[in-house]
Amino acid sequence: MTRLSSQVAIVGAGPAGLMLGHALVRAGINCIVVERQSSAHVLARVRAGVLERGTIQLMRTLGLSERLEREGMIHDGLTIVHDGAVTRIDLAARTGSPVTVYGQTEITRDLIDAGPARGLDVHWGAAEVALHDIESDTPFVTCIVDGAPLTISARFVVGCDGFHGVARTSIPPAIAREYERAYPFGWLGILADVPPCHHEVVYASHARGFALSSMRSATRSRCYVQVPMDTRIEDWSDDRFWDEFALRLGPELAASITRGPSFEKSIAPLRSYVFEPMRYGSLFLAGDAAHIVPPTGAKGLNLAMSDVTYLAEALTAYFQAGETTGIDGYSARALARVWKSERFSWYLTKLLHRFPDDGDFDRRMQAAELDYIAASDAAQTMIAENYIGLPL
Ligand code: FAS
Ligand code: PHB
Repeated sequence: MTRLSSQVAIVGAGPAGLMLGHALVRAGINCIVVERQSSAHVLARVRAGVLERGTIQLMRTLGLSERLEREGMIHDGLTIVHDGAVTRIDLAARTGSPVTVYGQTEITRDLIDAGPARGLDVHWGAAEVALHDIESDTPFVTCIVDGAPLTISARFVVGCDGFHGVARTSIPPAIAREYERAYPFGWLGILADVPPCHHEVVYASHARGFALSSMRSATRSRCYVQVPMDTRIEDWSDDRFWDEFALRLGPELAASITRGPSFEKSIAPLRSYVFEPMRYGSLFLAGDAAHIVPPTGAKGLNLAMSDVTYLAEALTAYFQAGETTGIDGYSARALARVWKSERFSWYLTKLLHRFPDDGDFDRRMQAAELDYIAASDAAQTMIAENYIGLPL
């Protein structure tokens, strides 16, 4: 049995766990991260791609933004297509701020690569992770690494272990409050080394369902179509995907689609989920461990980063000045922003997707809302200020 001790033990080395680790190490707080998978497995995940200004600022503050600043794509706007009608929302003109397109995979790579030189201690391939005594001031984490038992004692434990992790389930049900909305469809997404059909992100609402045109670079496209939950990947050839994508984007944008073979194809379910509280005794939750948003608002990764910003600030004040206001207020502060992002993500999902149980009246409501947005400064500004990221 190896016994280690640190001020903070972090479960999960996804973007939330790694970013929190970097923020704490930077503040002189020692922490140990345990991750169930290998770094190669974590890096192979294809997830988010749009970064809010707050996420960019966090990377800059931690001195981790060099490649992001060099390779990230600045988007001053986004486009909504509704049955062929095209509306561009000028984010920069309406808020003074763009968003940045830079893949979650690249963020995770930058965080992993910078770890060793900065003394961020990550234990990959940690099996049977379990949390103990989280009600006490002396919690500890146990796991098996390379076949050997490991115990990490710490003052605090942070669950950054995603939706399917162990941290959230360690909080007694009597304490927990859960809020959930599961959507009756998913997103079939592909990655293909072809130039995107448009230089900015395009959200399409069509009678056949939603579609999204995004990218990872000027030569790599990330595209999605809404599909029923019982969809089988093998039923979707690349040709079928591009045909459907072109139909939903409408003739104007379809004319500039470059088709090509996909090298990644996956289906992601859509869910809105919030777990309260985000602190229980000496355990904190951050990121997908506490909340899930449908990706329509591009908020998932960015919400994890705002949790990390709040928690790093609170833990630094605690360890450097014995200040408890931050850690005591963390759950309420993080949840206040979480619920606003949940609302925006739910709002865009309701607006842009085809709901199987929707009748003609519901469809007309969507169409009227989209027509209103196309003509309303106020509506476009509301979308813009939420999309770039609400103030922290
Ligand atoms: P993660 O899930 O990223 O990381 C949690 C880590 O904990 C993982 O590495 C996991 O292996 C580890 N872990 C789990 N259980 C453990 C245990 N018991 N012990 C140790 N480690 C454990 N957001 C967007 O904005 N746009 C998108 O297009 C988009 N697409 C998505 C597609 C999918 C399939 C998913 C699941 C999410 C998507 N998201 C998207 C949201 C995504 O970006 C998340 O918000 C983001 O990954 C959250 O980061 P973390 O909280 O670090 O959780
Ligand atoms: C992506 O680039 O993967 C992406 C962009 C915008 C979204 C969701 C995903 O809303």
